Amino acid sequence: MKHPYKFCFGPWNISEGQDPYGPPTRPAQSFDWKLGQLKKIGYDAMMFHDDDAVPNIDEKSDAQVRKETRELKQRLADAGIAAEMVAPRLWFSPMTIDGAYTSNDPKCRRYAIDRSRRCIDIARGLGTDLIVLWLAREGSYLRESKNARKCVDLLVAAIDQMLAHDRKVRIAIEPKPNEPMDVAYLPTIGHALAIAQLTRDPKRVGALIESAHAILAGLDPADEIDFACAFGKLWSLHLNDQNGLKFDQDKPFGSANLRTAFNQVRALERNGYGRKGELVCFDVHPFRTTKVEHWLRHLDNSRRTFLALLAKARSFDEAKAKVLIADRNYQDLDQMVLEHLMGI
Ligand code: XUL
Ligand code: MN
Repeated sequence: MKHPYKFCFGPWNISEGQDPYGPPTRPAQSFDWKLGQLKKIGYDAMMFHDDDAVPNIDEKSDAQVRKETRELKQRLADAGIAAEMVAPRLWFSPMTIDGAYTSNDPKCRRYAIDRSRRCIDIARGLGTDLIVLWLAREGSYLRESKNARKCVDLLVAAIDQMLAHDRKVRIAIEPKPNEPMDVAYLPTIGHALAIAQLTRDPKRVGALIESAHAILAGLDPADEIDFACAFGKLWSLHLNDQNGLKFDQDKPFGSANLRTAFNQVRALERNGYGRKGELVCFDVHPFRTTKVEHWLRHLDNSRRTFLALLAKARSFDEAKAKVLIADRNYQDLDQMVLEHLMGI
């Protein structure tokens, strides 16, 4: 089947199985091994956190960061793999305990911005203009501890400094409503696109939708896709799945709700996603129970499910659906979708 889609994952998607209640269940794999697997299972690009690209980044000089970025760029070129985006990991350091761009401590806010500038330099060095901001610690555990109005200004100021640092960089905000925060400041695509308008160059601030994050916000990821695309602002995508309102599960695409996954693929198709080079990334994790020898199955399976649902989206009888819609016979439209997905 001919299609425009290119696929991507990050090194963190080959994770070791630790959770808040228990240690890893698989030994850590090297970055080179992960890179080597990528092409073998039909993927085209890798996404990075800044410290996936340059480990222990905070301990390194600018010259060392530049050197390691150049070396990584060469390894990617040798493997025929593109870097899709780089995201500053602003949730690990002691400097981001109380937030990064919205910390109450100006020294910590300065750290977050300096680190984001370095992240942009790495992205440039790896040949991508896309920075992803998952604003992990920008929100509140205790509402009275922060001034949410001031935090909007701080977020805009931080994004403005990133835009000023590199005239070509594009910033895609990845909203998530909670976890680790109780309540995040930018929980939905609407919030991401609204804050883009307050920045110095709204055209360079867009969004990344993650299926699980939209579900955690009580929204339908397909509608979030259509909304972002209506603004021409869907610049990346983290497909995965989520079984209801609980911790972020990062399940294989389609594994909790095949119909929701089908509707995401339909939304991508009708918006021509991928035709300007946007990638389909799977932000999925192996189950904790996964054995070492099955370590890549969640990535392979997510891509297989995507392609199977693409075939389903393309073979959906649109003419028949139109007749049912015109007759307001949503009852049979519902059954038609189910039977199409069941293959009967
Ligand atoms: C967190 C999440 C991150 C971002 C990248 O829920 O999805 O992995 O995608 O920082
Ligand atoms: Mn994600």
